[in-house]
Amino acid sequence: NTPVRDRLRIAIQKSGRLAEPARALLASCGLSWRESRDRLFCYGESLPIDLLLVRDDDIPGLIADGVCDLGIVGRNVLEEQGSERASLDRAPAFREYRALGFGGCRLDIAVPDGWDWQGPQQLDGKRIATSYPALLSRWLKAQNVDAQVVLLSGSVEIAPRLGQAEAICDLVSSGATLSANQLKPVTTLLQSEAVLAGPADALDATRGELADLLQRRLDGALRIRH
Ligand code: PRT
Ligand code: ZN
Repeated sequence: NTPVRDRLRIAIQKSGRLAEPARALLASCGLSWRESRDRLFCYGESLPIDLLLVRDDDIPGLIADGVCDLGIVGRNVLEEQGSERASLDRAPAFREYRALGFGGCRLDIAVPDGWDWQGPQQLDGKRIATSYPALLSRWLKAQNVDAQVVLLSGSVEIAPRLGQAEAICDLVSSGATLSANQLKPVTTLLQSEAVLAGPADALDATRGELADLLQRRLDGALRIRH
């Protein structure tokens, strides 16, 4: 049961790759905020639209729980948590509203430089290190490949050198991290970028109107950029 609120609350990353571009995009939509001292909550001044500054991984759950109405998060995070929910037979609670044109990257399988890549079947019986176990498991199942998923929360790219896994499944943008670790990308599971996310179900009237207003302004702001 969500308490009734007549202000819209948007979750964005507190610090990290998407933090500044997300704020800049919202500011270009005419939003401005009075910053609180703890810098976790920013009270909207020009419109009743507040910000909550959080870890990106918390954003889908905050939307699912109705703590926030919208979020700006990588599609990779949204899809991972969405497919985790699906694998647990939980109903969809959040969805992508629109792509935002920044934070672009891919979720790739990468293997040691020396491998002569023949296709997904080559991963049969191998260990694959990742921070995206739900997306990787779903892909392996679809490919009918029997591999072991090794869950790591960070530094996935050094797992093959440490002998923890033979291959990895990780985000790639320039590819420099892979080549520095003698790895090469061989296939893409997901094309990602920052997205506006919201609840699977409609918002109530007041917040729905604010969300529509924001979306119209985003349309305008993104059209000018491209
Ligand atoms: O603290 P918090 O949990 O909020 O942040 P975080 O550390 O989990 O996330 P952060 O700030 O690193 O990334 C936020 C989002 O940015 C990700 O969820 C992606 O949607 C997006 N993004 C875009 C990326 C990259 N590009 C990217 N390159 N996220 C991570 N990387 C990593 C990549 O995994 C590799 O290890 O950056 C490294 C360098 O990449 P290369 O290919 O350029 O060398
Ligand atoms: Zn994170």
